[in-house]
Amino acid sequence: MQRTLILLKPDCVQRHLIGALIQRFEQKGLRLVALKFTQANRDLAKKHYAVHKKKPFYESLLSFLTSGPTVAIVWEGREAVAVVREMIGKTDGAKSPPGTIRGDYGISVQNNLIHGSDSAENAAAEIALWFQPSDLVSWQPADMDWIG
Ligand code: IDP
Ligand code: MG
Repeated sequence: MQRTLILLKPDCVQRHLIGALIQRFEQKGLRLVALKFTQANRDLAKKHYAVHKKKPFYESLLSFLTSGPTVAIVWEGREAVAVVREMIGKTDGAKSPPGTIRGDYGISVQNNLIHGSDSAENAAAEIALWFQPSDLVSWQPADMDWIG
């Protein structure tokens, strides 16, 4: 079992797509571990996107992520990091195939609706940025034996 972090970014919240996107992960069989509706401050946004510090789009990205509310979610499941990245699609919505979240709902590069951790190591670090350990709920869904 693996955990991963997703962020439903401010454009997703403003476009009323929270429910539609959560439904995809629920229906895939991922298990909800933690969920938070929050507005990231600059400090959190800088830590979350530290890897992009040198990129020309960094300042714009920080403004975007802090511009409104975000939904942060931890999902758990078999190969959850890779499964979620596949479901999200490519960074650029215009190049992301239909069937992926960014392919179905977006056409922008920056305003691409959703973040997903890209490795188990980064997932652990990102989960610790957005959640307290006590926010993470371990539970046994009744249908777990069917979903796997
Ligand atoms: P990812 O979210 O698909 O992993 P990254 O390359 O890690 O993409 O970039 C982080 C975020 O920065 C993207 O999701 C997008 O919001 C934004 N971004 C990436 N590349 C560009 C760009 O070339 N221009 C503007 N924003 C970008
Ligand atoms: Mg990334």
